[in-house]
Amino acid sequence: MTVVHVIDVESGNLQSLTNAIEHLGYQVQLVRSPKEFNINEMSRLVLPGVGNYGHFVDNLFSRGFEKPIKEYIDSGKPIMGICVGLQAMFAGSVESAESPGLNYIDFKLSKFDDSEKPVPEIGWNSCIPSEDLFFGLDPYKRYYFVHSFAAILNLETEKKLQSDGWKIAKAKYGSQEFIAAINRKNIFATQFHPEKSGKAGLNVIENFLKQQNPNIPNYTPEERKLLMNDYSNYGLTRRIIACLDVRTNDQGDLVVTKGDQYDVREKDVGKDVRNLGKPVQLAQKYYQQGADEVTFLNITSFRDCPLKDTPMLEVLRQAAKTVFVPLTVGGGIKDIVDVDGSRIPALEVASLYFRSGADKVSIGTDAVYAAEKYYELGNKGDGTSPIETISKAYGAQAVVISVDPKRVYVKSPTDTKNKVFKTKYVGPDGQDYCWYQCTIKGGRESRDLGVWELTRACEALGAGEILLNCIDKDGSNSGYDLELIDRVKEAVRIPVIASSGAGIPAHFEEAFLNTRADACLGAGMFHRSEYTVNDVKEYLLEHGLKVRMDKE
Ligand code: 1PR
Repeated sequence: MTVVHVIDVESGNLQSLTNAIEHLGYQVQLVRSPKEFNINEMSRLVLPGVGNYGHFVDNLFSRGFEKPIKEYIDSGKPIMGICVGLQAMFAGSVESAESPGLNYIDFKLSKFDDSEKPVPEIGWNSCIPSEDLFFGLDPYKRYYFVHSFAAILNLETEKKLQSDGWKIAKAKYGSQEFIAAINRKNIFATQFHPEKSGKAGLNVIENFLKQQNPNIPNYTPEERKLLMNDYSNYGLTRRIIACLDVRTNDQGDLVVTKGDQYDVREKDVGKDVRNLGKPVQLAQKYYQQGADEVTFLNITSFRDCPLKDTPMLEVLRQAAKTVFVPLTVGGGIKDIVDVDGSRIPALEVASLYFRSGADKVSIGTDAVYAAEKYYELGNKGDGTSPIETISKAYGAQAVVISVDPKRVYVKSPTDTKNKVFKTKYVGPDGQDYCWYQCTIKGGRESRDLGVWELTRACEALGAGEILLNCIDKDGSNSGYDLELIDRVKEAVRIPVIASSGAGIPAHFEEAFLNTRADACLGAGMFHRSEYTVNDVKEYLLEHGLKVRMDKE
């Protein structure tokens, strides 16, 4: 079995990458230090990176990897960089001006313009090779991108790179074109995450490992029209996320459950926790149905019983072996005191999940505490909140804020200190105004903090995405709370995932067309097998919205 060497500088995507390579039938050997770097024994090398540019390249240099990587490249053997692994091939990045890169590509990365689109770019974009195809990159397929900085192109830089012998595959996010993949001789690198890009991404890894350049399939004109990027949504497909609320039931089994307004118990005698299936199996099923992401929420973690919750780590490990789209895990991402009394910081809890195969962590209760503190300190953090520590180590894109709001009607905007909105849906006592109150501990406790205030504080503290639930709509099958989504989209620049209330495919279309939701999440309708994820995608496609079609 061919061995693939992977440089390990504790990057967040290491486990996912290892899983993808093993799934393709190769063996992975991690290279943790220059001492383990034996060029004669290596035939394929991968440099995966995620998160902050400076953190990554400084780590690479301080651990002494620069020289062996350069010697390896000089030897002519194939190397593949992924995400920040691609970025490290450049001269530098404005993200970390003091940190030089490996300097194979003579220009610097810059930040996406967030005045026209959400930043980071999170989602499925296309990759258009400018000349002959390399490693089977297919302009009709979609690949998963997650980044704020990029090698942003203009005519001059593009010409210069081409005259230097680089082949480029371009992507366009909003109005900005950037390098999605690049290849010259033995160097190949992708800005997207092939290990998280479903079947299309696995093909790219396999083609690199086999050093083959297959032609793209013979698509019919109709297929080309359907699959082609029309750049209507900044270039991204409409992202569909399947969500699994997981907890231990009264019999002690870890099950996927689903509530109505967060009540997960059956209404009839017995009042058992609803059992809708097994977490790993359901995640695999939704991946096969075409889910663009899978989210696991450990909904009872707040009961401060970390041992009971550790099965979630195994769920992640198992799911990540066969589910090659991004996995998010939430519930209990906070500083904890373990059963033996030892204190475990949130960063370590998150690291454990990343090492088990999670790509993002979602923070609920602690995000509310962090936002409250942010305002107490005069609109700043003190660097200690889980949002700040995890974002610093793993990048903003790895930190999702899960919000559990309830609508509160008021007669006048002065009835609360929180930002109030005029609503189309008048309250029970004729109120025209409402605000969205944050809750913690799975909706059990309400706080004097609005969603507008919460999401802005979390964005400032370093969160990369908002998972916007809605207790009033949860399990209702009546559609998303569109006003809530609009309000949060006005509050932040980071992507917002609409959640709670999806019951039919048309609800997804409604949210995408009537709000600026960046992704839509569904739970109950998938668990009850009323619709598959693919049904939703087919529906959106028929109604002119681009989706990723890459079924397993
Ligand atoms: O506070 O950081 O430990 O995180 C706890 C996490 O668990 C939070 O993300 C919180 O949203 C979640 N949670 C806690 N209790 C419940 C519950 O249901 N009793 N679930 C819960 C939240 C909401 C969505 C659901 C959508 C879509 N569930 O996950 O999937 O509402 O449902 P639908 O499509 O069927 O309407 P912490």
